[in-house]
Amino acid sequence: MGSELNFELMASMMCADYRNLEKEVRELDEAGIDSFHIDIMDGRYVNNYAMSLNDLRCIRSLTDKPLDVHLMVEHPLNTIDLFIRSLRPGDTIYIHPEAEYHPSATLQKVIDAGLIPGIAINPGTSVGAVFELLRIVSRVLVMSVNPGNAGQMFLPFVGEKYDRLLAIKKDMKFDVYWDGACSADKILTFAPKGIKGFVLGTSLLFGKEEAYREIIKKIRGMEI
Ligand code: S6P
Ligand code: MG
Repeated sequence: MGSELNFELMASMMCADYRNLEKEVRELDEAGIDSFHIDIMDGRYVNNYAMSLNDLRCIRSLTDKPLDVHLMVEHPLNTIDLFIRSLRPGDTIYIHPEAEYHPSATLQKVIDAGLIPGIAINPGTSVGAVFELLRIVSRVLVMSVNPGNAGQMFLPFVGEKYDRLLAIKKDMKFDVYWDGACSADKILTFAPKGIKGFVLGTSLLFGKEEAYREIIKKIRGMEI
């Protein structure tokens, strides 16, 4: 008999059914999701618009679970106060360092607001390019697809980056999270290595025949 794995699961709310957003949030909450992942896009940094500030505020009002806000916008410093004001302690804001001239200043605003600071790293961005920021963030969201859309293929070359970050993490304070094309086999491979949480979208959670409760129960019950 193998041992059970321990990891967080976040629901990628851009994949939810917006005809029934309240029902979606309540069902995911009751099914035991750990947090709600909110993808905010500006149509410039990425070629899509996903969720808006109003969606975020709506979801914030419907659950007490943490929100995990992934800003895929150019120069997030320009609008970060809007997000900070809509969140509460325990919520996370991730920025893309490539989208900001002075990412550490933007992250400091998140820290000063009492929120959890994170960076999201694109598939083509190396660990070395963001190394100094690893000293001040609590979370690193590693993108295994290019940002902008759900339902994309996993990019295999990213796998090694997870391993590099997990090795570096031993001397620092951040946790590593997975975003993009997350399937059960990825959780089985990477949770034992130390990935703290996984964003679930169309690959594993949304648009399935099974209820969220059953899917989440099965994922949590997986054994090594
Ligand atoms: C992508 C976004 C992600 C996706 C999520 C979808 O730009 O940051 O959070 O919504 O990865 O999951 P899937 O399983 O459809 O790739
Ligand atoms: Mg995301």
